Amino acid sequence: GKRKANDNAGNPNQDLCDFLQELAQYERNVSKNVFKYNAYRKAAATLSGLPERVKSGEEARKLPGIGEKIAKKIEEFLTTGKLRKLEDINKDDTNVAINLLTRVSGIGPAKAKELVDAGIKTLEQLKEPRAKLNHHQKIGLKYFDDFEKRIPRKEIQEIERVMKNAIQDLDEEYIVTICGSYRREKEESGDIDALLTHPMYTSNGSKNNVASLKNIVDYLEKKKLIVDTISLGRTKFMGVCQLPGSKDKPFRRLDIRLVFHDQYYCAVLYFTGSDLFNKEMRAHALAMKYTLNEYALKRLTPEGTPGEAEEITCEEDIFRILKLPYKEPKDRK
Ligand code: DCP
Ligand code: MG
Ligand code: MN
Repeated sequence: GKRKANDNAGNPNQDLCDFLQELAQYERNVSKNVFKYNAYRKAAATLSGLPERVKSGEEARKLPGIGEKIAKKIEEFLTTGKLRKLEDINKDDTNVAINLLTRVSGIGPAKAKELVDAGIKTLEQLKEPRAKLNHHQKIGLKYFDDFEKRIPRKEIQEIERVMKNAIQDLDEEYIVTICGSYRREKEESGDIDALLTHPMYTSNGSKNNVASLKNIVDYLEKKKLIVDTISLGRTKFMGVCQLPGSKDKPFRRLDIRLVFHDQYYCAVLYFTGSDLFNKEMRAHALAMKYTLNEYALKRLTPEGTPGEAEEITCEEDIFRILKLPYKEPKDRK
């Protein structure tokens, strides 16, 4: 898995966000405490949205998602310029190694721990056969440096144009949306998350062969956009791309998901994120007696079982049914 960078230019609390993200990585990769992982990320998200610098732990304590313990850490960082907890974490070379290895795409906390326990602590040692990497992890290692580089918005716009032109060569009716941080209008992204559908490709349709992800991936390879495959299933491609004709540009992680047309806007909402925003949206849905996921929005019966899927033809439908004011992607933090 990759690291999340807080790329909010001119953020007056950048250093605080950075140490909170580092604590979050530690909780995810080493402690495996998802609760703390999310708590640190929520606090960092709050701080990264502030227009001014936080002056004290006490002031931070009043902000959403910042409780007593995180406020104390902010206070310590503001007064001493560092954090004892992080210094101690980084004194332990097992922690440092686990954190490094989880930066390889395809290596999660469990595999990283297994590797470090076997004495494999460097990228050089990962190349040894005894590391027993799977195909995804080998690709992650091969492109380690490139996959760590953030992707400028401009470059994704060009990749989007190449991808849409090529896919619509095959059938003009295909609909392609690049979601993720790009759709939230971030200046840089960690990867490219593309969704694909076709009006004839529906969950109750008989003509579901109108769309084949394999055909599309083959054609994007022919067009020199896709350069490597991590995995290719009926509905999900994970792989590597490079802007055609730009050999100097880094290789980029690209995911393409083929989604039923009637489930497309639930998928667009989900894959636009952010993941913290999705969590809040799902919690709100539950409070409204609905269940929301990447496929559908369903009313819950009094017994608490999901009913029929609501008809959703745009993202606005989802907000409207849940009685929420519409939020533009850029505001979904
Ligand atoms: N997503 C989610 N929960 C997860 C993982 C993903 O809700 N555990 C959704 C929200 C994300 C989207 O999928 O925005 C894409 O996932 P990414 O990991 O690619 O995240 P982003 O595109 O938001 O950020 P980055 O720029 O790092 O790729
Ligand atoms: Mg992404
Ligand atoms: Mn992604």
